[in-house]
Amino acid sequence: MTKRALITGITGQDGAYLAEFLLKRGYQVHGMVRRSSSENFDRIGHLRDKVQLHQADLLDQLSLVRLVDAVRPHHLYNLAAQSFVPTSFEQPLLTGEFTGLGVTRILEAVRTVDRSIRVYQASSSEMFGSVREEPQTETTPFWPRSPYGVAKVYGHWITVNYRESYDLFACSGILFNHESPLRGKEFVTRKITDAVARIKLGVQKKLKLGNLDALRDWGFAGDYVRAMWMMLHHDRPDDYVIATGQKHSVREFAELAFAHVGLPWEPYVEVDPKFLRPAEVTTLCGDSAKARRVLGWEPEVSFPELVAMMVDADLNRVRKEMA
Ligand code: NAP
Ligand code: G4F
Repeated sequence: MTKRALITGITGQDGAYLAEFLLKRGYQVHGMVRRSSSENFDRIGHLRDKVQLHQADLLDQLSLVRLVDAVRPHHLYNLAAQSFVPTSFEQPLLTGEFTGLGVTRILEAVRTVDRSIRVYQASSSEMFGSVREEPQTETTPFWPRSPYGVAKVYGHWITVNYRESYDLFACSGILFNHESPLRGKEFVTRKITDAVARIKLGVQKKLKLGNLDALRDWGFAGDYVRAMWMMLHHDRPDDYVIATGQKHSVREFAELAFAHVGLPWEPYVEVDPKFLRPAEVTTLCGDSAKARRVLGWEPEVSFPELVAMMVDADLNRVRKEMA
């Protein structure tokens, strides 16, 4: 029997990688997209004839119930969210609606339509915020430092609560930062690799950044969507930290990205206070021992390989744009 998967947030970075991953394994892939006056399918353009797209919105409960009822997925991956931390300080209520309450709406749709649907919730290392211990594990207390982080803590606990209250097969993946050539250009890694490509090719002069000392545990998105799938294939629903266990600073990322095209970083990078946050998460580093032991998950792409992959992809894209 062909397995059906439903992905909310299929137009995002992870949605695109996950759709491709599931198609390769023979799944019938359905994606939820929200209505927009102009289509925003750049990341899944190459998959358009292979995935079935449906309109619904995290803010509209009935649209979610109808969608789940129409698709009747075996697996539902809830990736949709307002995912950019600075925007959550500007739009805290909308972030709470999408990123927090949206999770309850998804779980309610599943509870209403068919409790046997397995659910993956995209939780985040941003929940650890002002970290209580290092490295962070599934039992590290949360101390979120942004409205986004607060909303994700709500999404995490409501997922756990529906698992415990209604016996849903609901997993919360606590994923640390994961990047790729499909990462949005507002996130720091892609902002750097896009600028490096443009500076190398002579169409940009400077790169303005915020906190260069921030430390993150950066992995490759392709490795992380595999972990999502593994969680839903285990015989028991549970929560897992997914991380590489290595942290690097924004400065190191920039240094490596510029070095990849043979340039020094210092002459090109300027600090602009505009990119500092009201409250910062200064360091994150995850311990994914549980996922490695129970699921057999391992990251395959190293930090230098990730930086090189992203710079090369941006060089190719900018070259094409220039031509
Ligand atoms: P992303 O690129 O920002 O994609 C977010 C997706 O959510 C987009 O498809 C977006 O649709 C959709 N969306 C937003 N609001 C919606 C609404 N009201 N109704 C329907 N769809 C809506 O994010 P990502 O990097 O792929 O991350 C996927 C998930 O993992 C997110 O929940 C994120 O918070 C979480 N996460 C990400 C990371 C990471 O490092 N990437 C780490 C931990 C957790 P549009 O295209 O229409 O905007
Ligand atoms: O790339 P970022 O914007 O990612 P952030 O805030 O860590 O959030 C990402 O990872 C979370 C997982 O922990 C996800 F849940 C979330 O959805 C998102 O995908 O910023 C990373 C660090 C921050 O400390 C930030 O202050 O880089 C620092 N930074 C320094 N200069 C900058 C900049 N961030 C951005 N976006 N832009 C800058 O110019």
